[in-house]
Amino acid sequence: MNKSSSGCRQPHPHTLKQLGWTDEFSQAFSKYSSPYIPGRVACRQKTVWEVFIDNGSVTAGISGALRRLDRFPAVGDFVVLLHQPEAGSSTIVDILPQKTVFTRGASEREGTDQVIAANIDTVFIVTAAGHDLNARRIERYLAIAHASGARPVIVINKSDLADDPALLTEDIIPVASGIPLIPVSAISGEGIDQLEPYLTPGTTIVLIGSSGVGKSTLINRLLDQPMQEIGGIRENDGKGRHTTTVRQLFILKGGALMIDNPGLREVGIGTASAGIAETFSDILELAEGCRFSDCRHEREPGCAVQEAANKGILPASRLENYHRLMRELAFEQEKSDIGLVRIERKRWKAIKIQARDIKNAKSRF
Ligand SMILES: Nc1nc2c(ncn2[C@@H]2O[C@H](COP(=O)(O)OP(=O)(O)OP(=O)(O)O)[C@@H](O)[C@H]2O)c(=O)[nH]1
Ligand SMILES: [Mg+2]
Ligand SMILES: [Zn+2]
Repeated sequence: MNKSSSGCRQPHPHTLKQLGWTDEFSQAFSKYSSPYIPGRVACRQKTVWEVFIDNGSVTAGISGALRRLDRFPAVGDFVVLLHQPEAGSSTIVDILPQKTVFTRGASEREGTDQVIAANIDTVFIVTAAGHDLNARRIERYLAIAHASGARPVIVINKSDLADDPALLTEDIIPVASGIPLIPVSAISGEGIDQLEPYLTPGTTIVLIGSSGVGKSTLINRLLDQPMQEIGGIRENDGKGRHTTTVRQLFILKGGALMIDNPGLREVGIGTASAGIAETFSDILELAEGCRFSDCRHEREPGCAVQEAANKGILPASRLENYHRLMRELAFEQEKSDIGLVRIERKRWKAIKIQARDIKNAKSRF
């Protein structure tokens, strides 16, 4: 399937413009001329990049300068290639400024945000009926998606496994707070047409979600011909086995671009404080009624958030997850900043400003 000796090469007849190239990228590229050409990273395998160019693709390495600067192009990046077909080589020498960057909070070991994909318009947060359908996990994904600048959509796959598909969305509606929520079955095809509005030509969508939820199955359904390997399911826990191992950009039959990912083992919150404000806008709105402006909604007197939780207006599990993600965020920032108290204040301030912006934006509609 996709694991041929040539890596992830996909011949294609598309122009770069059909692959998401815009005037902004043209502008950024205008300082280069022949033998430099632009391209879009379709896949990365350790030290080799597969790059789409006009009507084809090339395999490329990166320049020593990029390597020294630790600037490794991500899937979806538009790059500048030193293209020397007669020498049989191509080298990526620059990365054009990104429209959006989708990062996951890094594990403690790595310490920095890790880019999953670049220049993304829409993030499909894929989950599935059964074990994976978990509101808390979706909140976490939402925070990261919001922080990336791309538009999130929640896709609930395997609707064919649900006794009552209508019930699938019930637990998720409160956490989605207005984000589109689309139940589908990648196997039967049910509901797939609901995804169409997000699959316009030249749009880039990234799929994220746990291993085994059916991301690759969904891509195969949207491709001209299946290209991705599909995993089996372990009998005992219904979970997949990390079938997809490389991140890769595909051209769908309707002309949209879609990036398949290996299932994410850990989704740290990283430094996605902006995303937290959007994900928990209900809590931040309630917080305006707290007595103290820096209330953390734990045991402070006059806390409007605790009060709402006690009255059952705010689900206790949602508040718990908010606290969990805030603690994680504090930990991440602690590592990259100085004194804890200052961080606490700064973080709170950033989130409050963000919440106010969201509120103002909402009230304009
Ligand atoms: N019943 C049902 N099974 C599905 C559906 N979509 C996918 N599956 C099954 O779920 C299993 C995992 O599918 P994959 O597409 O490999 O999952 P993935 O999310 O790509 O997993 P990773 O590559 O490991 O991250 C396979 O056995 C699929 O046949 C669906 O809509 N309904
Ligand atoms: Mg997969
Ligand atoms: Zn409070």
